[in-house]
Amino acid sequence: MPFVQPQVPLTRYLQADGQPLGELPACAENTEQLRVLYRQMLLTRLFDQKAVALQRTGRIGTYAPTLGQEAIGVVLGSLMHAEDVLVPYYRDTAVQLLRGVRMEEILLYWGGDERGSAYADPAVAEDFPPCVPIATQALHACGVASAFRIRGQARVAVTTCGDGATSKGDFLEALNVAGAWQLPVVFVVNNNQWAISVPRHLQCAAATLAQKALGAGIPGEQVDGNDVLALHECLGRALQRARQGKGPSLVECLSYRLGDHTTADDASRYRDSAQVRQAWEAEPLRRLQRFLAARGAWDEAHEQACVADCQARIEAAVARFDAITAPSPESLFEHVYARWPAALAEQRDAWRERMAQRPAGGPVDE
Ligand SMILES: Cc1ncc(C[n+]2csc(CCOP(=O)(O)OP(=O)(O)O)c2C)c(N)n1
Ligand SMILES: [Mg+2]
Repeated sequence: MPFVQPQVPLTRYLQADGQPLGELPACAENTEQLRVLYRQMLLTRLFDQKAVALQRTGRIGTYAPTLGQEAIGVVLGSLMHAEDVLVPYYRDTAVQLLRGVRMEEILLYWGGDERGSAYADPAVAEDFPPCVPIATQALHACGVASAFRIRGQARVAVTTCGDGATSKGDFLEALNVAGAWQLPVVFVVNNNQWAISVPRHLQCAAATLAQKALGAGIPGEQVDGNDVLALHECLGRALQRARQGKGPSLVECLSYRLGDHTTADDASRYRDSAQVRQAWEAEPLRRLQRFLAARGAWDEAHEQACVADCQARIEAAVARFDAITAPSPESLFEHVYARWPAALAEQRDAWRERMAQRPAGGPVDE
């Protein structure tokens, strides 16, 4: 018998030019909410540009741009409840900003300063820092979801990852335990078509990444990740299922990584510029902007005012970031062990002695 790939649904409501494909869902009527989402997407894009510029001038270490994927994080963040827990990966500026992580905290994190993960806003105090080891966060989210279940709380653990991450054992193990234990967890796969330089079709023979959920006995679906209305429907449904104790889901959001993988990458070395130009045609901001404009709910004046407001907020955050002084070198030893192993205590004491002997104002390591 020939092998037939399993079918999963794909949701899309808007064409690339913002025109409806057919009947629209109820969320399309809420123009004010859509304007709020658009403003947040614009804020994310402008912050992203600033973060890249700060890396280029040596003020942060590296950065993974969200460019082209703003809709996924913004819609996800708008649908999550404050008490839910986000277990993100490193390309989640959009959702982090919407959850309440401060811009200066995001910059601290990417500058290698751990204080960037100690979120000041109590609403996000339990959210995890972005995970860099690929896919390991999917299992952490299952642990969080399991705690919610044991405590009898109607909270949801939401974890995000890229297309490449779905090839990892950790991801598949997480799907398995989520299904076996019917955990209140939502897996949001940000399929941006690339895992650094490896294109989607070389990563996996499955026709969709969403169908990986089926083997774990949980629902999986695809959604156009550049279509705010479709994301609102699919992610809203998955969150509600989990919150109502109906179990986990996987939503594969189809997008395109318009930028480099990180500031340490040069994507022009391995991908075709014609493909990138085509992807720009489908990008999420312009799609929603055109949809709103066709309803008389957005125009050039709105755009200009919104850009000015976002830039002012970003500049203020960068000024706060610049004003933060470097942590004491000794903080390197903090927060690692509750009870200190002797070897580490020795190293700390040796460090203190060296610091004490150093001439005032002299170099840390001469
Ligand atoms: C365990 C592990 N292996 C390898 C890497 C190196 N690495 C960093 S990003 C990346 C590609 C991930 O691609 P994808 O999951 O599609 O996410 P994207 O960056 O495209 O958003 C790899 C292999 C890593 N960070 N962790
Ligand atoms: Mg990817």
